[in-house]
Amino acid sequence: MKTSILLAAGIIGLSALTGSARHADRPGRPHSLPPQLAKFDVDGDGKLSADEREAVKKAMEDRRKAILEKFDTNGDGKLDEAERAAAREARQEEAKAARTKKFAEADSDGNGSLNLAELTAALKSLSAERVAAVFKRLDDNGDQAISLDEFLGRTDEKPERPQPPRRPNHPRR
Ligand SMILES: [Ca+2]
Ligand SMILES: [Ca+2]
Ligand SMILES: [Ca+2]
Repeated sequence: MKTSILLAAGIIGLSALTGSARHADRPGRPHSLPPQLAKFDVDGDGKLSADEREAVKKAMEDRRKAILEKFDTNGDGKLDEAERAAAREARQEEAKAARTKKFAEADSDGNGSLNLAELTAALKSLSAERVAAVFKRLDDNGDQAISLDEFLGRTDEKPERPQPPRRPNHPRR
């Protein structure tokens, strides 16, 4: 009872109290903010106050500036097509590196491919059916193992280099 009154008072007085209004330490209501925004919800009320929104704006601005600083190679203060392409490529490389790391973490027996058990362990939050569906989607060649290429989605995206058909020609026990 007390908490809800406090909470209401907190919300009403939020604009005045922002920063000091750390009353609701208990997760009182489900947070509806996406994770990348939730970290800006300093007082934890599940939404963004004007101050918090300001912080989001500033973070985005900083990020934009950082990207500009890094990729504006001719220093004209904006990104032309080539610079944008370089930025995009760097982003893709980053994503690929992160995914490759994930793959290595998931590959617990270290044989360079993921079997269903490894994928299941890596996707703990998903139901068995969902994992099976993901597995099937990733396993392009249907050999019941997910290679790094399959994991990175290289096999169906740009087949610039025709892959030799890899047939598992050793008999399965
Ligand atoms: Ca530029
Ligand atoms: Ca494995
Ligand atoms: Ca496969």
